[in-house]
Amino acid sequence: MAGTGSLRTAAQILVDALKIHGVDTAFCVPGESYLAVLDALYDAREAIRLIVARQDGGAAYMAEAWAKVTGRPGICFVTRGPGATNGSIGVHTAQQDSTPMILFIGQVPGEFADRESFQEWVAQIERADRVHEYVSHAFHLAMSGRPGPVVLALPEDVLTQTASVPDVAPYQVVQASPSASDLERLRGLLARSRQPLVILGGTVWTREACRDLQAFAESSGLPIACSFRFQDLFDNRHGHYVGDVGIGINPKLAERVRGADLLLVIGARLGEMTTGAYTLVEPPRPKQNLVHVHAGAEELGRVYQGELLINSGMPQIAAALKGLNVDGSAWRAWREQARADYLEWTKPTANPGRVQLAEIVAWLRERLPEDAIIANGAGNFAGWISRFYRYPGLRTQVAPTNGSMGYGVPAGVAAKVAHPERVVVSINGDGDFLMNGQELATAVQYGLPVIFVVVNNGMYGTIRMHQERDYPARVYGTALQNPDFAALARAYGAHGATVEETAQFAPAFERAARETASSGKPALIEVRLDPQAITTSTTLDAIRARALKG
Ligand SMILES: Cc1ncc(C[n+]2csc(CCOP(=O)(O)OP(=O)(O)O)c2C)c(N)n1
Ligand SMILES: [Mg+2]
Repeated sequence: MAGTGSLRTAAQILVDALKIHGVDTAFCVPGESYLAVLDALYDAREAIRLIVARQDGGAAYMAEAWAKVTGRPGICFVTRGPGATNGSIGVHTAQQDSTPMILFIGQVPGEFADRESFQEWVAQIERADRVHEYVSHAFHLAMSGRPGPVVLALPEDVLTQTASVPDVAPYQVVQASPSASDLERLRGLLARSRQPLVILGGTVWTREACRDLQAFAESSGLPIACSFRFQDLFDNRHGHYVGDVGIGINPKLAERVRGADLLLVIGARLGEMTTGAYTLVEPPRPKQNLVHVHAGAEELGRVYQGELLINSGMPQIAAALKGLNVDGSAWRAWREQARADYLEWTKPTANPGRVQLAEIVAWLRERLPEDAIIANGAGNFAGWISRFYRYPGLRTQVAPTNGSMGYGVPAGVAAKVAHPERVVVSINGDGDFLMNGQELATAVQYGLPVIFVVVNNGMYGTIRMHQERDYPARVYGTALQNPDFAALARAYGAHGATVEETAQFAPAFERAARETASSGKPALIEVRLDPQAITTSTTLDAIRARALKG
C-alpha cells in the first residue's frame, strides 16, 4: 500500500481502498477504459486475485455468487457501454437476491452518465481525492440493512489523476436490532398461536445466526420452512425442517402456509415466489397473523401489513430469539405432520425415460460431503434439485431467486474460487448452460475442478411447459438443437461424459471426481433427460391433454 499522504493515482487509491476493505478476489473482463486500475491491480496481485472471465455477464454473476458463498461484497470490473450492459444481469440478480456486490465500470467522462435501470445507487467518482469516500460508501451500502448491488463509474481521465490523501478504516456492517418490546409482542403472539410457521430467507445470515435460530427452533418446537432459493438457511435433515416455499412447492406445505394462524417470516422478502404469486399470503393485509423481520426497514410494510414488523439484522434477531422462552406444546402435532409431509414429498418420483432425475439427485444427496456447494441457474431441471436435494447448512446453495438463466456455470466457478477445498457441483439446463458455457474456459484457465452437470432435454423446457398450458400443441420457439456437450467440454480442456440411463450416473460422477482431482481441471456430465419429463410430477403430454380438454 502506498500509505498515508504519498501521491497516488485515483486507480491506485481505489485498489488500496479495496485492500483496506478486505477484498482478496475480484472478477473482470478488461477494458481500455480502466487500464489504470488493471495496472494498480498488477501491483496488488499478491493481495487481490483477479479472475478474468469471458463475458461481462459471466464476470458479474461470478462476483454475485462469490458474495453468496462468502458473505462479503463481490467485486467486479467491466468496461463502459457494452461491458456494463452485459454485466447488468449480475446487478439485477444481486438486487433481487439482496446480495452485496460492487460493480465498477470503466467510464468515459460525459458518456453514459447514469444507469437508473440498475435500480440501485449509481455514482461516478469525479475526483481522485474523493475515491476513498465513494468506495467506503459503496461498501457500507452494499453490506448494511438489506444488502444489494452498488454501481460505481470510474471516468478514465479521473483514474490517472493523482492526489495525496490519507487512508481510511475498513467499512463496518450496520444492522438494526430488535427491541425488548418487539420481542415481548412476539412472545404474546406465539403464546396465542396454535398453528405457527417460520419462513426463513434473505441474506445477512451468519453461521452463528443459523445456529442460534436452530436452537430457537428446538426450544420453541416451531416448524421451519425456507423461502425460494434460500433452502440452505436451515439443515434440511433436521426434524423441524418442513420444506421450501417457492416454485413447485409441496401442495401440503402450501396449504399449511395458507392455514397457519401465525407466519413468522425472518429475512425473506415475501416476493412472488415465496407467496405463491401473492395467493398463499394475500396483500395488503394477510389472513394469517404476520410477523415480518427484515434487515431493510424499507422492505417492511412494502407489500404486506403485518401484526408486527421488526427491523433487524439476522444475527441480532437470531440471538434474541434464542433467549426467548416459548412453550411449543400446542403445535407439536402440527409440526410433526408438516415434517412427515416433507419426507413423503421428497421421496424420489419416477419420470418417463431411461434417466430418473429424482434418483440422481437423491444419490447426490447421499454421496456428496456435507459442505459441498450446489450451484444452479434457472429452468425446470432445477425443480428436481429443490425438491429432492437436502441442503445441510449455510452457503451450500448458490442459485438466483430472480430465475436468471446462465447463472450456474459462473456461480460454480466463483464458488470454487472462494472455496477450493470444497466439492462444487454446478447443475444446469441445456438452455441455461449455453447462456454462459463459455466460462468453462475460465474454469480451465484457473484450474478450478468444478463438476458441471447439464440436464439436456433439447428445449427451453420451462417455456414449453407454459406454452403447452396456454397454447397446447402449438410448439414454437422452444426447441433447441444442441452440441455434443461432452465433446464441447473436451474442446475446452475439461473432462466430458454422457449419461443416457440412471445407472450410468454414479460411475460417471465418480470418474469425473477422480479426473478433476488428478488434473485440477473441471468436468462436465451431460445427462440426457426424456423431453416428456417436464416436472417432478407430470409430463408434457399430460399438460397438453389437460389444456386441450379446456
Ligand atoms: C436470462 C434469462 N432469459 C430467459 C429466461 C426465460 N426462461 C426461463 S426458464 C427458460 C428455459 C430454461 O431452459 P433449460 O435451461 O434448458 O431448462 P429446462 O426448463 O429445459 O429444464 C427460459 C428461456 C430467463 N429466466 N432468464
Ligand atoms: Mg432444457
